[in-house]
Amino acid sequence: MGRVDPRRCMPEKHFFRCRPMDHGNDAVTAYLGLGSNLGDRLAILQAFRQRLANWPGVAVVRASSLYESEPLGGPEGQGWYLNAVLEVRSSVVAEQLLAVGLELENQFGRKRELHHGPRTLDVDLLLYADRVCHQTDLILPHPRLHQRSFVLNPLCELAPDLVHPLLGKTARQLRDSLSGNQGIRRLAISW
Ligand code: PH2
Ligand code: MG
Ligand code: MG
Repeated sequence: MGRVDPRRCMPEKHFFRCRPMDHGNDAVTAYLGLGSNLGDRLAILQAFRQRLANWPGVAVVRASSLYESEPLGGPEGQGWYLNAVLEVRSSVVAEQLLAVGLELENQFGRKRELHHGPRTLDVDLLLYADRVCHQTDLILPHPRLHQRSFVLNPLCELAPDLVHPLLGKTARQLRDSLSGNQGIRRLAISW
């Protein structure tokens, strides 16, 4: 049996303390969720992947398939999303990795006008090793990852046995406990 983390038993609002980095200068595995429903979605995701791969301190290890998905939330009538998940090795800390994602969102013309409104590129830091953190600007694991078919299906392609560090369930278990597939389909196109 592994050590029991008492924070697992605490309600989410009590997660104020962040775990210090415990990996020295070594790289860690992290997962990024990507979404685009505005503009040339495929070209944007491909170009993002390339730019991220060239970013110092970040190596793109693997990519899931692309999924097309019905928009969850947000205004009526917006386009369907392309979603995917990337596995990366990061030698930058989670805060920096998130900042890289936000910087690239801006480079791809992201405008923040409506909550859950259409976007050229959304980059979410889903998991960063097994770090648990609840700050205003960084929540790990991503607070909605376990509810979203368009995240769990691509994540399961890459890491079905990865254990959610708060919920103690694997990505596959979380995916299988969703009701329905929320209107997503895997695309047979390589990217
Ligand atoms: N992202 C959202 C809100 N709704 N729906 C789908 N299908 N895919 C997304 O990536 C997505 C969403 C907020 O980031
Ligand atoms: Mg998002
Ligand atoms: Mg986001």
